[in-house]
Amino acid sequence: MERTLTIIKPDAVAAGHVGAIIDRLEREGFAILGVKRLRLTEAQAKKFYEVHRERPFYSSLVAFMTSGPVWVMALERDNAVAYLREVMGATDPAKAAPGTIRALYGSSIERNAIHGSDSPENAKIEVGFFFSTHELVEA
Ligand code: YYY
Ligand code: MG
Repeated sequence: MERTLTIIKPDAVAAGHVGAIIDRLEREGFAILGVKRLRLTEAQAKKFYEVHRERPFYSSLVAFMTSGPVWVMALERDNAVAYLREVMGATDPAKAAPGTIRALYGSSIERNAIHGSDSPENAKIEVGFFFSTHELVEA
């Protein structure tokens, strides 16, 4: 079993897609070990996306990610990191495979509905960014 971190982003929350996305994740075999609904502070969003701080889209991304509530979830499944990336689809919803979460619910490369960790190592860091050990309850 492996863990990964997902964020249902402000666009998908505002559009009312939280239930559909959680339903999809459960049907794909993910167990939800922890869940929080929160609004990221600017400092949190900047830190979370720090790896992109030199990229041209960074400040717009931080503004978008702090624009409204998000749902953050720690998920567990066999091969969770890679499998979530598959279920999410490509970063740009226009290029995401049909039926993926980003193809279904994303509207632009920035407003792409969902985040997923990109490696098991980063998944550990990202789960720890939002959850303490006692907040993660085994399935
Ligand atoms: O991991 P993933 O979310 O698929 O893409 P990243 O390359 O890590 O970029 C993080 C985040 O930044 C992406 O989900 C949207 C935004 N972004 C953007 O607004 N414009 C780009 N050209 C690339 C990424
Ligand atoms: Mg990424």
